[in-house]
Amino acid sequence: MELFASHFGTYEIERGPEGPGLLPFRHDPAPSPIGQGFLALADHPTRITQPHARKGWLAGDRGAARGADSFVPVSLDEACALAAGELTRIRGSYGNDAIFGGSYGWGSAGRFHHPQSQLKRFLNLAGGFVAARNTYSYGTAKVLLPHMVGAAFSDPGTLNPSWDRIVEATPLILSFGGMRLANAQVEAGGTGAHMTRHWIERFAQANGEMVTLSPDRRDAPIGTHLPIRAGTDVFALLAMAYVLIEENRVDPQAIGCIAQGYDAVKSLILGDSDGQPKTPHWAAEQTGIPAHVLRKLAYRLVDGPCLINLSWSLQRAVAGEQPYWAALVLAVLSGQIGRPGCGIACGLSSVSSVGNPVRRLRGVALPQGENRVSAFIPVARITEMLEKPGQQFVYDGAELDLPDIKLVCWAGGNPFHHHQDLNRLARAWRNPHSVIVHDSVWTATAQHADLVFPSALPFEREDIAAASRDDWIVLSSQVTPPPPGIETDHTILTRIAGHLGLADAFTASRTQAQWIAHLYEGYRTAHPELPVWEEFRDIGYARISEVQPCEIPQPLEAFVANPHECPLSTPGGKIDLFPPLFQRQDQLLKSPLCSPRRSDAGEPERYPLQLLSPQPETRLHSQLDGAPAATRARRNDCEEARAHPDDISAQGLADGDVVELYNDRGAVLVCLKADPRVAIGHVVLPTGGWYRPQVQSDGRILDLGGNPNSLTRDHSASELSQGASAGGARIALRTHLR
Ligand SMILES: Nc1nc2c(c(=O)[nH]1)N[C@H]1C(S)=C(S)[C@@H](COP(=O)(O)OP(=O)(O)OC[C@H]3O[C@@H](n4cnc5c(=O)[nH]c(N)nc54)[C@H](O)[C@@H]3O)O[C@H]1N2
Ligand SMILES: Nc1nc2c(c(=O)[nH]1)N[C@H]1C(S)=C(S)[C@@H](COP(=O)(O)OP(=O)(O)OC[C@H]3O[C@@H](n4cnc5c(=O)[nH]c(N)nc54)[C@H](O)[C@@H]3O)O[C@H]1N2
Ligand SMILES: [Mo]
Repeated sequence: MELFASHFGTYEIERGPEGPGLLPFRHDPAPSPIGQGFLALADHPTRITQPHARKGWLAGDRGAARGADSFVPVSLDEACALAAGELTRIRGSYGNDAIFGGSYGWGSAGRFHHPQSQLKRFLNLAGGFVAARNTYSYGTAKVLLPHMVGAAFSDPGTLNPSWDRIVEATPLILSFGGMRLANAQVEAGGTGAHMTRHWIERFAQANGEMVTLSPDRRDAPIGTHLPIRAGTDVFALLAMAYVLIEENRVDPQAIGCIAQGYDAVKSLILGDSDGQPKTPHWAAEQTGIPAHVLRKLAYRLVDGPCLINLSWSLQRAVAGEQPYWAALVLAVLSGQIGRPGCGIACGLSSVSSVGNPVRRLRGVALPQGENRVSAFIPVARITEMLEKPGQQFVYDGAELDLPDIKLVCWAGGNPFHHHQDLNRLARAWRNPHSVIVHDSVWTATAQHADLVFPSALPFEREDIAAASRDDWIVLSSQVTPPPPGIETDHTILTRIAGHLGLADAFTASRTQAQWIAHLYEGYRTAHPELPVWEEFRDIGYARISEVQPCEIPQPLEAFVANPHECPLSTPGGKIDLFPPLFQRQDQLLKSPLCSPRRSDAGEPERYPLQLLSPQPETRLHSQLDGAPAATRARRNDCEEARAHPDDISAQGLADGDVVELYNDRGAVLVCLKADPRVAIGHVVLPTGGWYRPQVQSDGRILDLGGNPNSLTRDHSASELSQGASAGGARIALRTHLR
């Protein structure tokens, strides 16, 4: 079978007289419509059709006009020579720690053509680069959790029970941020079968009850929805813990045997140091959830088997550690940790694989070699890095310096989509001498580059796709060849490597087809039950769980059953409810109630609404913006922003109006959609709109592309994680005067 693998799942290639098309994969019970439109990008007007160089840069401008200049087409030979020359100049004059190769973001689903892996392999051969650590997805939780449960649980999903256990043993899920099924369309590396909907249905059929606390009713696929104010989950969670402490219902076994730090947490919750007991009444005022409801939820939690789910969005905020910390504390105090199917889960439905009871596929990635540069930044500190070279910053208990970057290389990922406060990024982005970007389409990042390489689209090359959290491996066939003159990232980097005498080292003397077969052999070594390469090529896919079913180990069960024999890797061997590092972090937990809602620069009086910027239902971030699903979703040629009808009419506005959302950082043009499912006081503008800044006659910048990151604040979650903090931006609405 001929298949195409994408982050939206697998599609069957149909070759008809009208040209090729994509059909849903026959084994996928819930195929995503997004990826089915992928082929529309082949000749889309946004396509980059040949290499380009910025005019001013060719004439010696080192960044002043970057983003506001025109481009001239250059040949691939010329572009590769320019890239190699600039890399050599920067290495010679400033060293490799002046090169930023962090290149964060989503690239191809294929393992070989994964652009960041290609770029990092190339840069490592050329002497190394400044890297970026962690993710925008769950970088805050990833730094927090090891302090509480040990290094084995640094990826938040590793704490989760699997869906089969949840269905079997858990009558209640308390879900903060909910489970947006639209998000489960996506998995990094793709999937053969989207199973989230199936598992939620099985949970409901087994009489499971789901209570969702979130500011958007669309986050609740089943069950009850409680409209909580964004950024206030920590108040609700601590109030529930308060009820358990006040009524002496804290699980003694839990605090005695599996956890330490209870006394400090208890004192904080009772308000010993700040005089404020964290009661349900106190939390009701902040969250908008009535005190008696919070109290009842606390009883439900301690009475029955229960799972607390947290969407990843909760920790993408200033002090985003807090809800994750408080949820784990509550799960321990209520005795839910280590019970089958219970305890805490992170991100059920945030992407497709989470909680899926399958064996993980293990294999070899494209080897990236060794990076001789040790300097790095936490990924979301990119603007500071470009603004303040040499400045010290604190990260996870260490003091580090921001590197002085002269050259930025990016292949895969779109910082002018994903980073916060884009107008500030655009200013800082002028500081390096040169920016080299590879992409297939003229994204805002490509438009803010000096040298642009057009890369072949994922369906224009063969690859194997396999998600690290999934059990399917798919041969992704070439649907159509790339247009003349357009090459893969691998070919482009091989040609640049040629100028540096590194081509053979870069390719390891393998052709692209040989590399793909070689990577497949890596999967076969880990899973000998997989078919031989020739057979795999014929069938087009394989699934390891089909070949050998297995028991999926459940996290923390062994530890809770026997904490002495199976200790955690924390210093005390137990769950640390209040690690010493937190107590030093003023911003973080000493005053755990610095609410993201209140800590935004804009005062509530001027900016009364809170912006939510969830993932887009019809795109993968900024990708496939030109495909039918995203095009259809636009209204009046604008991105659509949803708000409660009362908030819209209070401004004298109406559904369908084209308006500006604005604050001190910027303004974006959107079309309003009145939607009673959005909690009062919030506006929902999904990510992914293409940042299109336009200077208005009064000097302010209006983003015509509707990217919420024109408005979000670029502030670290805390000094602990330095995580991204898209959540909690305050905004106002106004009529757009054309
Ligand atoms: N306000 C706000 N901002 C957010 C978030 C939020 O919730 N709110 N979420 C954050 C999160 S979790 C994430 S993960 C980021 C996502 O941010 P990104 O991952 O940066 O977003 P994408 O639009 O997926 O960017 C991928 C880019 O890579 C290109 N690309 C794809 N395949 C290839 C390839 O093979 N080769 C090359 N050269 N290019 C390729 C695509 O064309 C696209 O331009 O956004 C973050 N930003
Ligand atoms: N279709 C599609 N799916 C995707 C992606 C995509 O681009 N497109 N991106 C993928 C990626 S990279 C990631 S990391 C995941 C992200 O997965 P998540 O982070 O789980 O998803 P989000 O859509 O950012 O947010 C989910 C919901 O959280 C709610 N929420 C926001 N802030 C708060 C809060 O403070 N408290 C509470 N209680 N609720 C809040 C919002 O109402 C929102 O609808 O999604 C993945 N799935
Ligand atoms: Mo993400």
